[in-house]
Amino acid sequence: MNLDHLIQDFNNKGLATHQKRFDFIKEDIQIPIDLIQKLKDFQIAIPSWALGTGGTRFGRFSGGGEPGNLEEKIADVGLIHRLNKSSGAISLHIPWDIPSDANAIKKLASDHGLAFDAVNSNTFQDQANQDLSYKFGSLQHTDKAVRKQAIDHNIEVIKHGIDLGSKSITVWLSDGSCFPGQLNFRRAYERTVESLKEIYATLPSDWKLFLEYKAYEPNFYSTTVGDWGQSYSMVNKLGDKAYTLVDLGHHLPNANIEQIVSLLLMEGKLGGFHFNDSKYGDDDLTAGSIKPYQLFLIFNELVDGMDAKGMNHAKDLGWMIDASHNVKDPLEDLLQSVEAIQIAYAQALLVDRKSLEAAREANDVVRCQEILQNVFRTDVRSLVAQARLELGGVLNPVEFYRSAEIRKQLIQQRGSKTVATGL
Ligand code: RM4
Ligand code: MN
Ligand code: MN
Repeated sequence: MNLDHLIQDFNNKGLATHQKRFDFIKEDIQIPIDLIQKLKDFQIAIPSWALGTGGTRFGRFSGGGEPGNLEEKIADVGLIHRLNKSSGAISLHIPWDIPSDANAIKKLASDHGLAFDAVNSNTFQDQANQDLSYKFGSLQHTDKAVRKQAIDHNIEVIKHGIDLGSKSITVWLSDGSCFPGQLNFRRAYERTVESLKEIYATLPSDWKLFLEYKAYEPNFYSTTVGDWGQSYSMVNKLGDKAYTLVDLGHHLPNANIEQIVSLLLMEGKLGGFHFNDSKYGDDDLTAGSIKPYQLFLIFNELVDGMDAKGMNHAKDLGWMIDASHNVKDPLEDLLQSVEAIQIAYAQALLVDRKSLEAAREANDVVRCQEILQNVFRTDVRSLVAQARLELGGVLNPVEFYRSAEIRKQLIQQRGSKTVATGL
């Protein structure tokens, strides 16, 4: 049987149960009429570097059947999208995934219903054919020649993105220092801004530049773009097309990410997200697997802040996953991440904002908490499944993936020893 028939069969078997759950929630709570449509419109990009089993600093344990080239990565994302109908884009990391024939890759992606989201540059590793080393940084480097090499690389990445129809570049810098005294903070900052300006100058008019921040790692004393304040001040110096990108795993423990999101959005400088979850650091765990309430609170601010500005939820920010783990099947992991994000979004759409605002104005702290937690404790999975069903996807993607034994087929096709490029 082909995939479409298998999906049809699977959905038919689950339909009665789904309908019961969907009817129940519709009776139980007031569902905004446009909620299902909003869920249908909401697409979350899959990173090309998350399709293989990620490594830790100690080892890498491939699960087999990993994509061995960009074509196979696109096929994997196409499969995810075929199942959930909500992952209609791929985000490429250069030079891990340089398209040799951009037109052919573009065609392949569009055959799978995929667009290209932000392209990512990499100046946090040295490549084999590279002249100068990034050991002491890239855009911040003391040596102008190293800075130039890193700038040129970013410009090259933008060119690849243009060829593929991408509209943004994400810059994440590992630049910083490992020991006190190693770096002149002001010079490092100024050099980084200067370098970013050169990259920004080559950006097409309809493009955006996203600047990620990260508190630490691989540098352990200082990171030159270490927090949202540093990123924010830099993107402000660049111009209207430059924004801060929030990677959920890049904060110091206990940071109030939802507040950061709210304020960046208010200032018009929030560009988008790298979704993942973490317990300790940049753990790149499945979105919503550790702190689902935080994910919901972030979406609560997003819906509130985007609506206040009349923004389009689906289009006006970059929604990307940046997760990869070493003990899960990457495709199952990504399906779980997308579902967790959709659940948080659906819940945020259910918040009664008028009542919340009234309770806030009255300083009714208990009521405020009740409003948010009642929504958070509502099982909205049938709403997400309904949106998927209406788009022609699978009622339960992870269950289906297992029952159709997709990994087994990938191993048969690609072998058990393939290792995808990435970290
Ligand atoms: C970094 C950062 C970047 C990602 C690399 C692989 O920690 O999150 O977004 O491109 O990892
Ligand atoms: Mn990231
Ligand atoms: Mn990261």
